[in-house]
Amino acid sequence: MGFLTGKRALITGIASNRSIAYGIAQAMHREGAELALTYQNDKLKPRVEKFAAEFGSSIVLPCDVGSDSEIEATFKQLAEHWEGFDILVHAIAFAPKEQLEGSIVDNTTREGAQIAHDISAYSFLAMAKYARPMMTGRQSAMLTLSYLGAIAAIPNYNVMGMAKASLEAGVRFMAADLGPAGIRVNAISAGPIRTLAASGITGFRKMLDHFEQHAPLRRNVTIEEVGNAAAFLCSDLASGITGEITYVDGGWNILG
Ligand code: 0WD
Repeated sequence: MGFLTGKRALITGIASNRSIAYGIAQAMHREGAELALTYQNDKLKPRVEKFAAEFGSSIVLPCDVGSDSEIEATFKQLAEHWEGFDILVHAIAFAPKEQLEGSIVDNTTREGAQIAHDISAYSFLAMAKYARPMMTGRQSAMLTLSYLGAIAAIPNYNVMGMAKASLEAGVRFMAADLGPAGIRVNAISAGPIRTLAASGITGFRKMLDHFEQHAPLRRNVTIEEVGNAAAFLCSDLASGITGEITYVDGGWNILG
């Protein structure tokens, strides 16, 4: 019996089978959780439906987190399938590509910064607002994905680093707010992984090579490794952990 048996998890952010959210869905399914998946737009719908079938799930719902009414509609539809659920996974980030290169001072625009913060940070809180009334079991968990750029000036990550810093602060405030209701809120700060979102970051390939040469484990991490950590953090095995940023990065962040 898996350690997530009896849990219901809503997972966002699957865009391909390389997505971190795909690794998380795989691990949670393996550990016995029942899954519901969301997709951003109609183009992604058939792909996400196929992934859902792989995980024995028929709950596939649209959710563009840039719109409150769409988020509200997603949870309304979810309530038709599930009276309540236990796990929310937020694996979503976006900034216009031209914001993710060169000089942060020269290249960042007000609009670019607003989009990055809205989609990559605020949307976790926006989803939590609608998820909370459905997370009434005493042991629920929310999880988001961050990156080291939240606390260090990584080349080209620029305004996305600011958005991740906001996201990580949100994790702490949300954990303090929702803890009394039995809802834990955590983040995983993952090492670089080649996904669709990552390919938008200038110099990403070079970064992967650099990690492989210097990270304590001398390799890059996989979506399976992030998935396993996510499954643990959202399970009752992690019942004492909330408000934390857990690094799954082969130890890179400890280097001076
Ligand atoms: O190296 C990496 N890949 C790392 C990623 C290292 C550390 C953290 N992360 C984070 C990302 O910042 C993100 O928060 O992990 C999360 C998942 O990212 P991913 O798995 O790397 O990327 P991807 O497979 O592209 O999935 C992210 C998806 C989008 O994919 P595309 O490529 O189409 O932008 O987020 C979704 C979308 O499906 N997304 C949205 N979903 C709903 N509403 C929206 C939106 N407005 N915008 C993007």
